[in-house]
Amino acid sequence: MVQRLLHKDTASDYMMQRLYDWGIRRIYGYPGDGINGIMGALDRAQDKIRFVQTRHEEMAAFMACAHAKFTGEVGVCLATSGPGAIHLLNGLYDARMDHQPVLAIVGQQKTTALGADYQQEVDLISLFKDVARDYVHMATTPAQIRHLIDRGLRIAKAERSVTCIIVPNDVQEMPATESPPREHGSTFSGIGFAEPRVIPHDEDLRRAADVLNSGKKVAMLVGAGALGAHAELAHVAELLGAGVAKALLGKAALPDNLPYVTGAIGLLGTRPSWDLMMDCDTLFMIGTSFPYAEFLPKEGQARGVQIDIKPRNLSLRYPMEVNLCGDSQETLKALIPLLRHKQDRSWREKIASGVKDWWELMEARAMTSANPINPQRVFWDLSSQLPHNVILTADSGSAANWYARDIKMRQGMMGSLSGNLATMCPGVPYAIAAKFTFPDRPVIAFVGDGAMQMLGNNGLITIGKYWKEWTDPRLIVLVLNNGDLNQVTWEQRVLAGDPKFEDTQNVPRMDYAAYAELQGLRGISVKKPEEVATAWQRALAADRPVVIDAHVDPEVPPLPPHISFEQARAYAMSIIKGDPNRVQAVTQSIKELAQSFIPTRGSSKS
Ligand SMILES: Cc1ncc(C[n+]2csc(CCOP(=O)(O)OP(=O)(O)O)c2C)c(N)n1
Ligand SMILES: [Mg+2]
Repeated sequence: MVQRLLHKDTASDYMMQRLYDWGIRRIYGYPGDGINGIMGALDRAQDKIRFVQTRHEEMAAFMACAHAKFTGEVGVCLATSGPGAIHLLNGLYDARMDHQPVLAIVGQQKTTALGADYQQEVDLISLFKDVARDYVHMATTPAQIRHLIDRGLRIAKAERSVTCIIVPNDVQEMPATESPPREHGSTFSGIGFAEPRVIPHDEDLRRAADVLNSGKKVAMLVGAGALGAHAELAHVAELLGAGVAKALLGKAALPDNLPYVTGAIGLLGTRPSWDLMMDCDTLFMIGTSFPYAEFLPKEGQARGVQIDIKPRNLSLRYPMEVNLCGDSQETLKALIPLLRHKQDRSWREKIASGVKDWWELMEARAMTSANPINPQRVFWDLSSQLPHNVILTADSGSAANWYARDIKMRQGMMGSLSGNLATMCPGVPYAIAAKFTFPDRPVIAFVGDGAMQMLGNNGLITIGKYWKEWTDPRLIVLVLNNGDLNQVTWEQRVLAGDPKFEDTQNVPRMDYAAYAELQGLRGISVKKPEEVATAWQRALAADRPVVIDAHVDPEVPPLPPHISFEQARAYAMSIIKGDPNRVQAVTQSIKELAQSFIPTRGSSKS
């Protein structure tokens, strides 16, 4: 039964009560007079719902997204009308594109002013119509609040999407209407959503099992939709003698120390994942819409089975023979009794041997000298020291490469990044949200200097504000201080064949460790490779959040798992065209490549 109103006076008080009744305990946001009424209600509901104040609305939206990613619950963010609402957008798109349930609540000018080109009057329904296309509505009377909240939360959760409620500030302050009059035109909505158990029909499971049982070389590709199904994934992989590649959002779905787990796939991926996909005769995708189809088998090469909870993701990147709409874990459970243990283990052994070689190569690359520090070394040295229950976040940039390839995720850890939007800046806000959702777990964010200057540094101020209330104070922000927008510099070189353009690529230098100290956090500068391991030790033993300012070499190429002929040619062209750092870039590339010259399989292109 729904609880009584805490304070019966305003529509905003009722909104807080309704959110509370739905189980919402935290809202990430930033104030403004467009949400005065809601802030007043938040103040009065402090014992029920916590307001977490960010430095920028974009950060609040990232935090709501991360809240959803790490807990599975709806993340809620709040912003004022006009500029505040606009600032939310990037974080909301991040949530939308990674299928995370997030509700955005935004203010609006008074209903009396709408249509008058009033100050801060932005057509918010149109603005949010794309990102919150599943549900965006504006309240024009307090009687709507009940169903707007009920539907905003239920649709976000059920559709795994972003929803948005717009509340003009006069409506916020109007007397609450808990229940509309019982007359034509009223609706009486309710609370709650229990996720259904979605399993395909027996006949379809049998068809899937037939394909998987008859394959000799099965490749599994798992993603975010398979998180939490590790026991079933491991069981299926064992039965099928399969190798398992992981889309980045599914990095925690299976530990990296299993011999048949080939790790990441794609441009940031591994050589064994590439081999797995190029040589398999059966592709089994589970909970992933990994976008780069060129890293999957060629059409016709493999028979395919896919599981996804969203039918729209089925047969999206590869034409599947059996498309199973279902929950990954439940569907795998139903499938397991139909699968036969493959007797011939030669495919599995080949994969395991490739994986072993790959890890040796990763270590060799990490230990290759660079100027001053090889970024791979920073990740490699951390990997073996990771606390068992750590939560990792990575920003978009070169950090995502090294997170994908050099970190060995173990059972019980979590990790995330902006998968589909691949936006800069989620690293620090995701980490802060991780601390709010799991204050007893250590959290580590991997962030580039460009992203630190864009948003991360301001996140440190927020960390400074809240860290003392976390039971385990450990939140480490690793800054890859390379003075460069490095990922793009390499994309320019390798994909476009253009030299580094210093005007667009150089990042002004700053002392991130000193800045952390200014916020009352610990700052550790690392300028020599031999200091890296101890820096991690110190940070993991610290009594407060730490920024590790690692001076890393921008000339270490984030090499794709296979160098295609075209990429090598483009890179050569960029150098010929006069890259300002050509000597360092070539030297470092040769050093890295010397570890692993990999001819492209089959043809000169791939
Ligand atoms: C909001 C946003 N702007 C621009 C980009 C394009 N982009 C992707 S990675 C990157 C460079 C990031 O630089 P930095 O944070 O310093 O990381 P690094 O690659 O140098 O380690 C840029 C500009 C993006 N993905 N998102
Ligand atoms: Mg950088």
